[in-house]
Amino acid sequence: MSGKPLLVTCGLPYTNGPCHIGHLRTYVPADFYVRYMRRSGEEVVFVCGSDNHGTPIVISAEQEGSTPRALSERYHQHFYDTFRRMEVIFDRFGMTDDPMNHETTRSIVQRLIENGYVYAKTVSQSYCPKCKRFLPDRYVEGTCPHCGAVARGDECDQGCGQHLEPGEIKDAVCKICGTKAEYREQEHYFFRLSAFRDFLLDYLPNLRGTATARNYALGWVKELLHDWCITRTLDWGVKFPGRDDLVVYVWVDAPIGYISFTKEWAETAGADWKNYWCGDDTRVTHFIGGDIIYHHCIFWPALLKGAGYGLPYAVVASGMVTIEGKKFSKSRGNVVWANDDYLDRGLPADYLRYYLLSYTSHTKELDFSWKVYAERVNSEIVGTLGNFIYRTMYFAGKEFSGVPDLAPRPVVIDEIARSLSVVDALMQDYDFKNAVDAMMALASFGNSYIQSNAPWKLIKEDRGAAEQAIADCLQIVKALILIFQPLMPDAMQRAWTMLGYDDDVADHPIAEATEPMKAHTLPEPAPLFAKIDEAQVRDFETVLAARVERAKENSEKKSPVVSIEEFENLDIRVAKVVSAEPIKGSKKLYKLIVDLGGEKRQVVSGIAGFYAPDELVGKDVALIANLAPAKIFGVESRGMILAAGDEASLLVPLRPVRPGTKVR
Ligand code: B3M
Ligand code: ZN
Repeated sequence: MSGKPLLVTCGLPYTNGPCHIGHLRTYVPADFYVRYMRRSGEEVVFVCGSDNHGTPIVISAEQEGSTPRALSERYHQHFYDTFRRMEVIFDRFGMTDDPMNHETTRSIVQRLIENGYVYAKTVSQSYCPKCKRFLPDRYVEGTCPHCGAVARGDECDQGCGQHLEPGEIKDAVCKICGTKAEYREQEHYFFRLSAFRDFLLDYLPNLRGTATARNYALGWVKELLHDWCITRTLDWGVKFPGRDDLVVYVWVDAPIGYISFTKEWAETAGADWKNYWCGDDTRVTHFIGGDIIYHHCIFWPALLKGAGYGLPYAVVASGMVTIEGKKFSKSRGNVVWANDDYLDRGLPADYLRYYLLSYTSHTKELDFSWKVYAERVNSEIVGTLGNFIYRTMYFAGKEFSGVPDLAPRPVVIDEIARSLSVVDALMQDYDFKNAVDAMMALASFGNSYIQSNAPWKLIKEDRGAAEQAIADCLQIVKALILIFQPLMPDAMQRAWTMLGYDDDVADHPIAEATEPMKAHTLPEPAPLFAKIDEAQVRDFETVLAARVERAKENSEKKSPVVSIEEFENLDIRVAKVVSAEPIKGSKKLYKLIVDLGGEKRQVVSGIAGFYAPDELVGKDVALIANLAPAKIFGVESRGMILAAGDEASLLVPLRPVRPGTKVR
């Protein structure tokens, strides 16, 4: 433990979409870490906020006919509420568009200018002649100059993942109107990132946090660092000092938000923000998603260094999330929304916190599966942890009316102390998964202990020995509550109350786990956790699968709008099937003769896989009668039978109508 207090931050969510499990994979471990460190005696400040600037938010606001500020305020509140429901509690959750951040950003940029790290340069920029505006970042789409994939203006998001500088993208098209972009000269400002190469080569090897962050960043720095254009032609954002027509790039004012939010917190807490951000021994720890390592380990330290601030102490980068084994995708519907899919179903935040932290190591890919979720909740949280706590308390209350006046055996105290130190070493190392496993191992130890001592049997022969065994188990219960509290704050507070205490468990250091309890009575225990049943799992899986299916259908046909006149061009009529026979060489096709009321027609229809011929004969179906004739498998077809869905459900009239009746 060093002198300066810890400042922990989380990557800032953009205010143009709701909270999902991908966000939570970063925020929940950060909250767990903060709570754990506090309960181990560290002074910690935990800040975050919403990221309000950048083109995606401007575009979203335009699309919904609102303003970027109004949109941001709405999603800001949404994130604030959702984090609280997930028991992720920040000391300050600010907004990058608030005055404090405008002020701090401008002063830092001013400092960079004074220190010679910013220069002006004329560059050619994509410009839409129709919208009459420059097209920064996501206003433009085109081809990645490095790998040829479809890319957006500032990032090759579907291909090589590289950051793109303004003007670099090829075949640029305006995202708003689809017009081919032109290139126009414009003066912009650049941050001299290349000047920080030696500094970064020296700084990065000692950066704490996950090895992934450190190693990726070092790899990039060893290759090539190019200067970053830090201005954009946009109204929305922080004005570049001295230029009313330019704002700073969102990746400048977003991380500076970390400083602004610390200032906002310090103002109300009566603390000095400089303690956290200035000097050589600051302890700023950033929790981020693995996709923004470049920004936090290269750009950001260089910016801080250039402006004379302290440097990040640790960067903890989380791995990606997949859903049911498939790529996480909001547009494809393969997503778990924090509210709609989880909290609003009444599922406990504690369970998801446990899943996110125990599924795999922090830097690896985490798959979320409802089946696995239920299995882990049922066997580990309910079966191991909950079961041990409940049976111990139940037996203690029933036979000894509470905590006995007996010191726990040294073997038990030793085992608790050993667990505590294992967990602590892992937590100091940002190895959350193994820390949680070690916590759960103490619960398993408790279960084996109570099982092998079998106090319910022992009590018949030796009441004193049974009482000792229960005193030992109660000590393990106390230790479990204290050590699991940072992970499952809600359940552990309830358990603490059941252990006969009326105060806040969060006010007790974890180290108290080895302190014996004074004798006291216990209230009636209640189970802490409930199982997730199979029917629930099936429901959740069905909702997810249906959403993915719907998204697929929507993306397959982006239907153009048609006018009434265009619709009336279609001659749809009710037709009675007269005969149906297979077509040689095809499993799918039937040759049908249909009656259109006075006219017989031959049509070929791909419904052979779904109906036998005699199921069709006599049925009234809908037919597009004026479709251009075609030859299918050598058979003439004059019209098309209408059917819905993958099983080719035929459209039949609800009430009898004459063959040939027009469908309108
Ligand atoms: N708003 C979100 C992201 O790229 C972005 C983070 C900013 S952190 C300073 O994950
Ligand atoms: Zn345009």
